[in-house]
Amino acid sequence: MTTVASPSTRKYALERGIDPEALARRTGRSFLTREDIDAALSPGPAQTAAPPSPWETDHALYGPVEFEPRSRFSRIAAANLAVSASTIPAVTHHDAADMGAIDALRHELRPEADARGVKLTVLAFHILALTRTLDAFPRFNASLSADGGGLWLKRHVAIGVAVDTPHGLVVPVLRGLQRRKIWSIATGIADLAARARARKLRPEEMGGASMSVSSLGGIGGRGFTPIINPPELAILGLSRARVEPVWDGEAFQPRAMCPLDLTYDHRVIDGAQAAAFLRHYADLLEAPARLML
Ligand code: CAO
Repeated sequence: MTTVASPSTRKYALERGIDPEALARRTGRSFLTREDIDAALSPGPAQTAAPPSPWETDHALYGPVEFEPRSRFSRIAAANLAVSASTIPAVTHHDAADMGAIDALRHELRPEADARGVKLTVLAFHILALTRTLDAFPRFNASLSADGGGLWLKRHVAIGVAVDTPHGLVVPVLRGLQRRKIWSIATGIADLAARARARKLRPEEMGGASMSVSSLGGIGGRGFTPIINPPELAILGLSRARVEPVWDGEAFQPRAMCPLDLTYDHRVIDGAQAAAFLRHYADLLEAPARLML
């Protein structure tokens, strides 16, 4: 195809880095004007228009649908999660703890638990181990200042416990943990969970935690990547312990292994610190005599 363009149009095109022959081939036009050159230079409407938001999809086009409004509470929680996921460079470290010794201890303590009227779930031991681990690794018990220029180191241990309720996820906080024994922790978890489900929590029972725990151990799963509850620096995810063959150097032994997933803020915590933190935590669960001191 011979391209026809006036000498001035050709010059106009070449000065703007456009090859008239190539443009003619691309557009299928044999006669080019200045307008064709300008059109090639200006981004077309398809390039400039913002792509349609996937949230604006007309779902009714594809089949019957029904709209369910979300509560103010779940919309606020969703916004916090989105801020956490989009602003924190988070990494999740995985480990597992052998729960055999804790299971034996729970069994041994059952008569006392019954006498006290306390349901001694495994989560109480996890909270105790996390308290001791936070004492040993104070950098995890901190929050970044608003401008990122410093760390607020917390001289107390408080742990948020994610509770699944009919009105959404709630994270009330167990406080004063350095002074609390296993019985007080167990009753504290049960009390917070019951009141969270009955919408009876007081505002001061939320916020200000050292870090949070999300336990899906009562339900199942092999692991997950929990999202940090800002301004905390880390969150521990617990999944259901299950018996697995573990090599002891001579033979495989059946061990109840609990998956541990620690998500941490990489701006403050290094991978090596996270690995050491979680191993210390698992070691405490595996040798609970030290835990109960
Ligand atoms: N491995 C094996 N069994 C476990 C376990 C684990 N890691 N964790 C709990 N269990 C057992 C408990 O011991 C209990 O068994 P028994 O009745 O035989 O003693 C049973 O599972 C039920 O546990 P539970 O979950 O009801 O109670 P809990 O104290 O462990 O946890 C609470 C309380 C409030 C954390 C929990 O009920 C809950 O709401 N979990 C959901 C948290 C959540 O949604 N996280 C996701 C956040 S991100 O969306």
